[in-house]
Amino acid sequence: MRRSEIDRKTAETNIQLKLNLDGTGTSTIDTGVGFLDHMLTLFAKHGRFDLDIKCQGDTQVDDHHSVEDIGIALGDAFAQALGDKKGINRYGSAIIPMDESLILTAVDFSGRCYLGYELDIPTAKVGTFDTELVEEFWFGFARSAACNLHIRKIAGTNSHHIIEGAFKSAARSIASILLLQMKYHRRKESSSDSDHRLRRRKSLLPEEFIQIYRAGSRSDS
Ligand SMILES: [Mn+2]
Repeated sequence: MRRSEIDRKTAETNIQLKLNLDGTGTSTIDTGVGFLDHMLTLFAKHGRFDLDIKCQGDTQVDDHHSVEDIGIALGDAFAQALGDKKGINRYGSAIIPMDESLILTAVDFSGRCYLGYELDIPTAKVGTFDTELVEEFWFGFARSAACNLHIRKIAGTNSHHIIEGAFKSAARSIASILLLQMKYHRRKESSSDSDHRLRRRKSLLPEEFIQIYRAGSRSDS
């Protein structure tokens, strides 16, 4: 099953996280950092991942440890849920507009870590949130997920929009790996394969992708 559970405890944070890659986008996020709750709720929704996160962190210091450690835990969760990564497309990308902002994310689940981060957020704060922590979050994620992750601002002047565009485009780029994976399997499967065979062989595929497969098979024939 493409699910994982992370229980991560350090001197600074105590995190419980559940991830289902083949979810519907529902989430329960309680990180102790309001702006991060907002971002991760959108991340789950736009990636159609089911995601539950509970974090008790030392936010009396600042949000740094909580944000960084949740990034690490989320990356761990993706690495575990993807398992041996057999059949995945590896590459995904998405360019997401949000009003004046336009954000590009490209990802390669390569087994190596790299973060190319060029967001250029104009303000140091969004509400009480330190915007420099966005980089910490994604660096923690890239390191523990063992992926190459590039996040770039193409346009944007509003810090909230820029960061939100980054989380949405990261979600969509990761989710697009799953969609491309479906096309990969379509090429490998003959059109005479029954849904049953497809479901049995690729039992981890969500129902909606099987629907896409069915629709694609009909139009191809
Ligand atoms: Mn918002």
